[in-house]
Amino acid sequence: MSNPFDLTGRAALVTGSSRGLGRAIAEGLARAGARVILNGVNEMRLEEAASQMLEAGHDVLTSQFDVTDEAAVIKAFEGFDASGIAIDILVNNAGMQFRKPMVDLATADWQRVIDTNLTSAFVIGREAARRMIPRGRGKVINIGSLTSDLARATVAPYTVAKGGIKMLTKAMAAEWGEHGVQANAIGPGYMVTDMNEALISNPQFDSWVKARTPARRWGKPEELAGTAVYLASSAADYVNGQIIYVDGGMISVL
Ligand code: GCO
Repeated sequence: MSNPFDLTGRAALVTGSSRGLGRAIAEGLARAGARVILNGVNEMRLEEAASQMLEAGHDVLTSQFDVTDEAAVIKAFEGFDASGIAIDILVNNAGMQFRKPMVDLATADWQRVIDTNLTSAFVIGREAARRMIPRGRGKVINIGSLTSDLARATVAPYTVAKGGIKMLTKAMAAEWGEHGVQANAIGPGYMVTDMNEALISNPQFDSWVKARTPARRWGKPEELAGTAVYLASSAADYVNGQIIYVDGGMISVL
């Protein structure tokens, strides 16, 4: 029997993957044998990430587009079609944070966070699924958060978007499961990334995370790789609509 976690011959698009969680997930998928398409808005950062991964011996391409720009997303998928690239695995990872109490929050900032963290996953998921369904297979992995289930003061739009990601994942499972396409989510805990820099360098927040997490530490981005490989592989062919928390146990305890 062949290795059910082997991703050889599969192409994976990971949004927001020049750094942070996306980059770590892209590296994990590449190590499992996938051809990886890195995506980001910043061309220079994207090319730098790609050349580092190429140097490490991985099969890497880049696709520069803004996940909130629907026309650019559609153009990117038409480009994949034209070059004969079939996306077998989509990781909707691109995201942003904006911390402000709701009473001070402008509607435009609310919308920006929802567009980047939630609507983009629908639009890119739709474009991917339109191509996966006729092929009868595909994996969509949406990146959720602890805030897919629990709220935290000052991050309302992010919380709403990530709660939406959990339900979008189930909606995708409901519609695409019969076509051999599975959609699942990963809910990372508090991870050491640029996005969380302000929290990590805040001694009070840092102590709170360590006290609140059974692992007593922040997570490392590479700790998401194994779960991403599993959900992207045929080992998870009968797993659909789930969110798997990779959080050092935080969401399970008071
Ligand atoms: C925050 C963080 C979040 C967390 C995430 C953990 O402000 O709470 O930036 O993005 O890292 O909620 O899953």
